[in-house]
Amino acid sequence: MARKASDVMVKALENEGIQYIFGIPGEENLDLLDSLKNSTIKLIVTRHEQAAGFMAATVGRLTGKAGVALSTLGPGATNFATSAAYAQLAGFAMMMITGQKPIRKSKQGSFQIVDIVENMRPITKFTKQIADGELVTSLVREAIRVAEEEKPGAVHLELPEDIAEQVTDAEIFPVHPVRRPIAEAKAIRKAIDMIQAATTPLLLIGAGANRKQTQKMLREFVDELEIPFVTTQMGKGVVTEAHPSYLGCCALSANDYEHVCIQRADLIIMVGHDVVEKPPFIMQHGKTPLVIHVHFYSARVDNVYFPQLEVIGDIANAIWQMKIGMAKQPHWDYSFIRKVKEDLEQHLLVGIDDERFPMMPQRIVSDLRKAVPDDGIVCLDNGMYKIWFARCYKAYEPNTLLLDNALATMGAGLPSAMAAALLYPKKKVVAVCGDGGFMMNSQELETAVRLDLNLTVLVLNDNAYGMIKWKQNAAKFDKFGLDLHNPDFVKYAESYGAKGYRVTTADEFSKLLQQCLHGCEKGVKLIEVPVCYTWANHILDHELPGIISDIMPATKPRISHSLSMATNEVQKPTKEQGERPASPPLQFSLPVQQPEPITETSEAEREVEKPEVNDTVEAEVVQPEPEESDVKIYPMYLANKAVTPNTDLDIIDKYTGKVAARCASAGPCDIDAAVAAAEKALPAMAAMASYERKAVLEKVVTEVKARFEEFAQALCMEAGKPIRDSRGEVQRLIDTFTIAAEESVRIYGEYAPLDISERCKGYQSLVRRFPIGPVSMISPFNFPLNLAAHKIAPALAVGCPFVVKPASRTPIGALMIGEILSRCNLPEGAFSVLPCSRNAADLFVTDERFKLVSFTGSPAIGWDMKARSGKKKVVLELGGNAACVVEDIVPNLETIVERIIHGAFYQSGQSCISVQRVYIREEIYETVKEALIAKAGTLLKGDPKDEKTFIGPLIAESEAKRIETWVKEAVNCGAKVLLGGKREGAFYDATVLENVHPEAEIHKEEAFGPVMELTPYKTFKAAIANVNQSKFGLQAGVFVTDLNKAFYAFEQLEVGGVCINDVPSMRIDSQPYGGVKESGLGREGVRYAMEDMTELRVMILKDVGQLA
Ligand SMILES: Cc1ncc(C[n+]2csc(CCOP(=O)(O)OP(=O)(O)O)c2C)c(N)n1
Ligand SMILES: [Mg+2]
Repeated sequence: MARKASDVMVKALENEGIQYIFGIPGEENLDLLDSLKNSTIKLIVTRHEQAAGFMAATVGRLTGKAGVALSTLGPGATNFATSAAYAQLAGFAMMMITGQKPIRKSKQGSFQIVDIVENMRPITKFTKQIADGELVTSLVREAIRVAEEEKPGAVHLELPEDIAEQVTDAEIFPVHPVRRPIAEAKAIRKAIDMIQAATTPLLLIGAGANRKQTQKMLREFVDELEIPFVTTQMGKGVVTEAHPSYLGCCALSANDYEHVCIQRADLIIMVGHDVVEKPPFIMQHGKTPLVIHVHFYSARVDNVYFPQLEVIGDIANAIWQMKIGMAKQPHWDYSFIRKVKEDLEQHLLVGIDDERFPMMPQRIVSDLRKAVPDDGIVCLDNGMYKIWFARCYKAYEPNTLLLDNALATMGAGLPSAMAAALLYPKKKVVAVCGDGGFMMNSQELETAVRLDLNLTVLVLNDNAYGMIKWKQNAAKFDKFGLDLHNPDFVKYAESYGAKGYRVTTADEFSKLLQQCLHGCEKGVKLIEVPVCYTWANHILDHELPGIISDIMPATKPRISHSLSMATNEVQKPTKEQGERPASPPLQFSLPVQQPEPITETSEAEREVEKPEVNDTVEAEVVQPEPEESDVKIYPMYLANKAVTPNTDLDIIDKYTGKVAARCASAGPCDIDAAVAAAEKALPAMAAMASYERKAVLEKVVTEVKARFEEFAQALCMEAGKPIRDSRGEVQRLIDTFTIAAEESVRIYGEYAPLDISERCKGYQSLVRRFPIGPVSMISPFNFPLNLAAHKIAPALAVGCPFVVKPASRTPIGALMIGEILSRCNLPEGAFSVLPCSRNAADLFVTDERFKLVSFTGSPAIGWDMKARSGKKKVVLELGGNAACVVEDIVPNLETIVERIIHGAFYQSGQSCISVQRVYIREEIYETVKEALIAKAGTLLKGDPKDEKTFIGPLIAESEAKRIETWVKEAVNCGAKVLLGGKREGAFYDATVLENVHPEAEIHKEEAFGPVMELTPYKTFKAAIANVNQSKFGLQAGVFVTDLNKAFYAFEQLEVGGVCINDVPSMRIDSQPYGGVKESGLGREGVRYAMEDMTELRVMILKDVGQLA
């Protein structure tokens, strides 16, 4: 299809999964700007291109997918230089698109023209002008491919004005996952030999290890082998720093506790290190420690870094191979290192309670660490404080302390925090800047306020370029040229519409942090923190070197005989290798025997290497473990057929946390094929007779009944749903299919006489329902069986072909239904069940061949999907914060309590209609409250497979942590915890709160966890008004005896369903179900979903029945 090149470019970017473009358009971008107008990509206009570049780079850093920035030609493009270098050096995938004057014919001479492509050359991996509209799609694909490939970095495309408007029919290039080569077996073997032979091997984790699978593999490596680890600045948090094997971070290149450990080590396993990071330590010729370099690519040789062995290939896989190939050695000696770690931990406490004001940096770090939740994100600018954060701020999760130890640029702190807050609106995000660095991009406060970001900005004010002052002083230069005058930061923040605060005593700081991070007020907040570095600098310059020289081992360990043997063996050729030409000998000068040459491994040997890995920062990827015999493999269903093109999706037993099954994961091509097949199947589906459709539905009912326990156990495992509830859900699946079977034979139409006026004389009509066409179905994790059934069964009943995407955490239920359907008599292409990653899933929303998308899930995703779904019909079943009103004790207290407790806590509150808010009439409040607490306290928590368990794990630990944070926030705002309030891994206790602030997240948002709040009320009217004071409106429950009040509630409540004398959590599968306001659009419930999946057609009949 011929389209403007700028339109095609936007489509190509959408195809890459790009969600945001940051930048400032110029007149040369107007075509592209216009094309973005109707795109799913959000344009974020900033106040400086540099900030846009930093934001795009941070998207790359946090997601592994390229972030995109846009500018005009010349001045806009040159403003990108610093952020391009930032992304390029640090390894963040980022793409810049810049405009240019027309290249074919221009009337403006050389006005504003700079050769941007050449300008970008030294600071990007790829830079090109798009000289023809036909090339737009291939160049976008190539640029993104290059940006994301290891080592990720910056890329640039220039889109000239006349090319942007050129009409082209360039096709979009599909994105496919690329498997990375894995490390060569002999290199692994030698690495293992060296590590096992060493006396004190240490692990050093660098920036390149910050990839999702690598994090996991490294964690297992240190758990199992107990090898102590240090990190570079950008390797912080890859493995939790709460780990007993964590020693510290090399914030400095020498003279810190970590260097004592390194001096004591005879071997360092450097994982993901690149010399672009400031050296974590300095290697010396002929001396220990020896270094094994483990990375995606070989080591750049440098005076400070020249490893003796290189293990090149996918890091996660290499670490896994090493782990399984080696055992903890009895001769490994860490006694000295453990003592050093104890000393370091003591030293890290120095200054954390210091009362002095302006504040000491150690106390700032410590107070902030206490205030930020484990998954909160702290984004540093560049200044003196960075050293203290790197040394003292313990990162417990990856990507929670973002600092730049590559370009080390000032000015990135605020924009990077803005990008983090944009990507993760639920997380606490803090920017930490010096007064100098903050002012370099402070204009972006306006962008942050405009975007309504939740963000806290700390400006550490020493009225100086403190870091340079430190160096100036240490080098004994005169004090000169580094002092600053600053604006009033509080007023400055307020002038942008942000909140401004100033710390005036050291004690005030943590209170302000609590208020800004955990208070109920959202938005952008700035805290000016006066800081004094004099004493801290003295520690770095004088105290620390003294302490370190006292404990530093006088000599480096010798290379033991066994390590020397293991190292030499690296180069010993095997028989068959000896026959091949040898590579040149490795250049290293240890006082040991000269190494012999390494030769290449044959392809045949390579093939036996097992697990494949594709490790990106965020993507869902393969776990590089061998197939255990008890891990069941599920195929996916593509056009009615079981296929297993891969086993990429791990299904975790939510109780044990172990991989219990695997299934195939579909890519965009599979989804495309499924939709094409569904489209093709439509006529045959529509032509099926009612009894044939009924027979298919009945077959599902019969088979599920026969395999009842198998379904229940699978559900219990994959969802962590207590077995009692799992059985309940299987029964509901049966009910839903039974109702659909019954409804399938009574899709009645209407007859109407139309002779209502002279004009219509002789007319009559028939109105009938016809299948709407292929249906896209996205089902959630909390009811993987019955909510999939609520989409699948109505589609079968009316004859719509469909493609289901089950939740990737709980795909088994839908796959089991798929397995039954694959044996039913359905036209080819009638259905597909395709688990897939979120990126690939976009086609479920955007593909125009779907005529309806039926989504059940979170409001944020649902409404975003609606905005992107184009012309198709959309049904959204979203969340809520359901309320229950207790006006009367009816039929008795025991029943009310039993129902509310069930409604609030069954399946740990992970239901859209779980009871979250309970309003109780004042006079009976204490009685009901007491009884509820007593009953909730009896609920048993534990293994969901245990028949007695009521509270199982939440779907993921991160969810339990979210609830923990929300409850803490509510408590900070005055809430009282009447029961529970504790987390243990993925478990969260049944929790009852009182006096919850109306602005608290746990009140306003959907808790989706085992938490309910109690509130007394005076009048029934007030109670109903309270229920309505919510952005959601799914269902409500009312215990009431007065019929008038019951009807008043039915008429006044802004919800999709009212349950009288019951909790809102009741759903009957034949009844209409859905919400108003933020809770959704349209109704499910078999017959109502069937209505959505059909469209009316009227046949108007004129003068029929008259014979000539
Ligand atoms: C863009 C940029 N310009 C200059 C520098 C050199 N530099 C590094 S730290 C620093 C001082 C930072 O001052 P401030 O932000 O106030 O933090 P402080 O060190 O005072 O805590 C300077 C000028 C740099 N890293 N980046
Ligand atoms: Mg400063």
